[in-house]
Amino acid sequence: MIKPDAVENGYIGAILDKITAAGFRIVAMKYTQLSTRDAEIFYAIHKERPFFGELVEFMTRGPIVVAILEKDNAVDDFRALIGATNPEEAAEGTIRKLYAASIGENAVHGSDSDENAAIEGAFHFSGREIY
Ligand code: 3AN
Repeated sequence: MIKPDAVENGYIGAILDKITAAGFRIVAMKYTQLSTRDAEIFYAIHKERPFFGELVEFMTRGPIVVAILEKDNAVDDFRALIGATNPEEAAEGTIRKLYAASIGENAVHGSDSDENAAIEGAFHFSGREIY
């Protein structure tokens, strides 16, 4: 996902460019906005964390770009491309270092495992939207 902060700041094109330049194939993509219920379901794993309310509010405040990406070693390579959760700790040249402002508003989301990628992909897309 390209999160509301990055969309608001006009970084959709730059972020997609870095993703495709790094060798990821886009197999599904859309521009959409999460409802509160959507965000609560998507981030259910974090519901006991102190920042959960803030996270849901942020993720629903504007449109986002959602995509399913394919590549060998995609989960690890994407996390390397986006950088650490906290942009202040993200390596130079990473998407979060370049385009994110804070740990709460950190420009992009990447799945943390193949299993969660399948769950998150199915959350956003029906089978006939995946190419
Ligand atoms: P990542 O997105 O790098 O996998 P997670 O899964 O630990 O990071 O956190 C999910 C999302 O929750 C983050 N992308 C970030 O937006 C938010 N988040 C994580 N930690 C904090 C925090 N300490 N304060 C505010 N938001 C946070």
